[in-house]
Amino acid sequence: MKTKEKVLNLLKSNSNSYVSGQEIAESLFMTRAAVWKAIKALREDGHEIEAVNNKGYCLISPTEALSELKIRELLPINIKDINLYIHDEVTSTNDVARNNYYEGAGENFVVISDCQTKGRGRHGRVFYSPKGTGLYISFATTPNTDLKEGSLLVAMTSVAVSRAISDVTGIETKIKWVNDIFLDDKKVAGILTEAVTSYEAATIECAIIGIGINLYEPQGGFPDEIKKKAGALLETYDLNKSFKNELAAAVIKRFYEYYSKRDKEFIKEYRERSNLLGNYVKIAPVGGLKEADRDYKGYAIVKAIDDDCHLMVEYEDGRSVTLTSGEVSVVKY
Ligand code: BT5
Repeated sequence: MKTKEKVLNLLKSNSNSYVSGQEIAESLFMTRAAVWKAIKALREDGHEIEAVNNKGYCLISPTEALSELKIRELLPINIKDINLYIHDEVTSTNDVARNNYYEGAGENFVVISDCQTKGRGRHGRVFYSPKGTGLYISFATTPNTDLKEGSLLVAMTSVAVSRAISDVTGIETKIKWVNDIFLDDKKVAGILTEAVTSYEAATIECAIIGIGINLYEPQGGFPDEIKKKAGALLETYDLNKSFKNELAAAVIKRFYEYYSKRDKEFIKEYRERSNLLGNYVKIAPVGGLKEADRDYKGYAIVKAIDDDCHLMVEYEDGRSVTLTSGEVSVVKY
C-alpha cells in the first residue's frame, strides 16, 4: 500500500476528528515530512483534508472530491486544455452548460458537478443526483449537424461512457436502448441530450449532452421510488478504489475520441454492448409509430439495431416495426 493510502486510511478511521501530524507519523512509522507530502498528494487527488494548528488533520468528506488538477492531468495531450467547469453543487449540469454557452463560453466545454439539486432525465423526470456518490457531467458541443444525426449523439455517448467505465474499473456494463447504462439488471447511468436549435436551418446550434453515473450506493440506499431500478458501479466507497476523478477524465477522453471521428463505427460496439438484442421487450407508446403499431400491448422481440441506431423489433403477431425513439422495458421470459 502506498504511503498516501495508509495516511488516508488512518484519517478515514478517525473520521470527523483531528489527528496530529506527530500521531500519524508515529503510528505509520514515517517522518513528519513524509506525512506532509502524503497529505499534499491526497489533496491533489481531490480529498478534502482540513489542517488546524495544534489539532492536526481531519478528512472532511469521506468520499473523493472532484479535482480539476487530477482530471486534467489524466487527459490526453490533444484535449488537455479543454475548458472544464467544476462545481460542488449545481441545479443541473445541463442548465449550467446552457447558461455558459449563452454567456459565450465557446464551442466545446465540459461542466462537472459532485451533486445536482435538480438533476433531470427525459420528459421532465427526476434524475437522483446525491452528493459524493455520483458523477454528473455535461458536454457542450456545436456539432452543426442536422437534427437526425443529433439523436445519434446519445447512442455514441452511451458507448463512450460504457467504455470509460470499463477502462477505469474493469466493469463491463450494458447499454439499454437508447440512453441507459446497466450493470446486471440495474441502471447505473443515464444520458440526456438537449439541444439549442436553430429552427431556420434545422440544425443543432449547441448540443448539451448530460451524463449521470452512480459510482457508489448512497448511504441508506437509493430512494424508494427508484430502489428496484437503480444500481451503482460499486456497493460502497472504497478508499483504495476511489476513481471519481479518473472516471471523469476517462469519460471526457472517450467522448472526444468518438466525437472527433463522427462516423458510425461506434454502432458496432453499441450492438455488442446492447442488453436488448434477442430479448423480449414491452414497448411504451412511441410517437413515431403508426397508431395501430403504437397501441400494441403484447411483447416484441428485438431483432436488430440499424445503422441509425433505431430498434428493429418483431411483434408476437409477426409484424416488424422500427422504433426511432421511445422506450422499451426488458421482459424476462
Ligand atoms: C435519464 O433519463 O436517465 C437521463 C439522466 C441524465 C442525467 C444527467 S446528470 C448530468 C445532466 N444534468 C441533468 O440534469 N441531467 C443529466 P430517463 O431515461 O428519463 O430516466 C429517468 C428515470 O431513471 C427516472 O424516472 C427514475 O426511474 C430513474 N432514475 C432516477 N435517478 C436515477 C439514478 N440516479 N440512477 C438510476 N436511475 C435513476
